Amino acid sequence: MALQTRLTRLLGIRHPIIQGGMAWTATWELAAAVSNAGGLGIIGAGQMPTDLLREQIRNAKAATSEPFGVNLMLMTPHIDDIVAMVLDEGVPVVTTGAGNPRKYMADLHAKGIKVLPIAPSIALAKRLEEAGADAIIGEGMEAGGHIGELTTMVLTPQLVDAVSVPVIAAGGIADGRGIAAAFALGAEGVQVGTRFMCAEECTIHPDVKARVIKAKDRDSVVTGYSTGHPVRVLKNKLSRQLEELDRANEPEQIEALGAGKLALAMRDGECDNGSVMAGQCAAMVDRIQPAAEIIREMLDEAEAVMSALAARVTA
Ligand code: TUI
Repeated sequence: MALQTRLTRLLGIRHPIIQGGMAWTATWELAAAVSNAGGLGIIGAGQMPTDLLREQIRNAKAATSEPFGVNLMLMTPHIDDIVAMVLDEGVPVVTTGAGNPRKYMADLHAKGIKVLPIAPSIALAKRLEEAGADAIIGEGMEAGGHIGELTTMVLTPQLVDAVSVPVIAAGGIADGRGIAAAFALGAEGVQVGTRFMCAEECTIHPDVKARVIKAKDRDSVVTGYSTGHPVRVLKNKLSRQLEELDRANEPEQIEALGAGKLALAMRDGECDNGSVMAGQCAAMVDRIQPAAEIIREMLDEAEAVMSALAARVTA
């Protein structure tokens, strides 16, 4: 069984697995490994300086001849510069988070770039489809980092009903059961972030990978509700301080305390005072593996689950 969908055809990829474009985490090494394994690797632009991102794109181009993408974090102050560079450089796919990419859509499409925005709600997804999105990534609040309010289980089928472009399910998917479940809900692809944090090719600090592997079911928490930009992280000293500030309704102090803390974790390995953004499914990640092995395992399991499910309901 090969899992081919409108999404795999749209993007020209072999498998319907997109790697999350995690800021400070998803560098060209990981993106190229995922793309070479038949998924869609994504470079996470985050707040990266434009020149550094250009270098990342060039490195990815040299390391893979397969399609790959760049995730644009739309809250980034220099996002206009980044988009201008991406247009100049040319990449096959752009995913976007934390906003609506409407004003860039025509320029991106004119360069033949496929645009896959992330939507945490139905109303936004409809607006994104109207704006020309080629597919919609529906991200549930199980995901790590900046999240919406709905779970993947509830968001995905509603998205499938609300838009006619392909829907990619994200948030809480770390194994083949998750892929099978997402497909059952009508998704035509999945986006996987947290499990790829523990890919061998992911360049984050090894102590962060160890934290993800150690995480149990209730080890993540959502902080920053009072800022309007809630963020899921693994619990640590910083998350407890942020929760305290949330209770005191001090959004400015939360922004100030949170600044620079993602890099402190991912680059420097500071797992107590840094922001260890990861999804609930960190609890389901138990080892470091090559990206290609992660993809193979997830696909094999998805196919086995789908067959077993069919047998179970017809028995
Ligand atoms: O963007 C993400 N996840 C992220 S971005 C990020 S970087 C960061 N660094 C420091 C502090 C905070 C963030 C870490 N994780 N996921 C995609 C996503 N997009 N989740 C939610 C949204 C979203 C929210 C509102 C998308 C669109 C949106 O639109 C508002 C509007 O109506 O324009």
